[in-house]
Amino acid sequence: MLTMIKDPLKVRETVCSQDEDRLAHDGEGMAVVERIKPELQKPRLYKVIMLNDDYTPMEFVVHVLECYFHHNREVATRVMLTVHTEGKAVCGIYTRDIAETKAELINEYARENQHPLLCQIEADDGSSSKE
Ligand code: TYC
Repeated sequence: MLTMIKDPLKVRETVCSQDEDRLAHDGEGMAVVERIKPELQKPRLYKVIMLNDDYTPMEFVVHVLECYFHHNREVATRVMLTVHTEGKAVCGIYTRDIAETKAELINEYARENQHPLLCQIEADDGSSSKE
């Protein structure tokens, strides 16, 4: 967007305090302000998906969901039962580093406790809030 400016000196002060505006000239002696699109884009998001197995105790899964995703007991129990009946469920959606770290920590914690519980991550295309 271009805005015609009557007093370029006054505008220069204003423009300097706003990252998305830039002072320019229209070629005919008038100062103009160019509004520039921000270059930063939102990061991609990743779903942490928990997989079902036949051996991990339900209570252990609920405990993991409470500890690593901060779900309360009611939500954690619902997510655990979704995994149990549907085969998998989304536990949370995060930026890539956080999703990877959560999945790794959970898989390691389950292994340390001799349970086969597994989480994996998947890029979120934004098409569903649950899975
Ligand atoms: N299916 C397991 C059982 O019957 C419970 C379970 C739920 C395991 C969720 C893993 O991600 C899981 N004990």
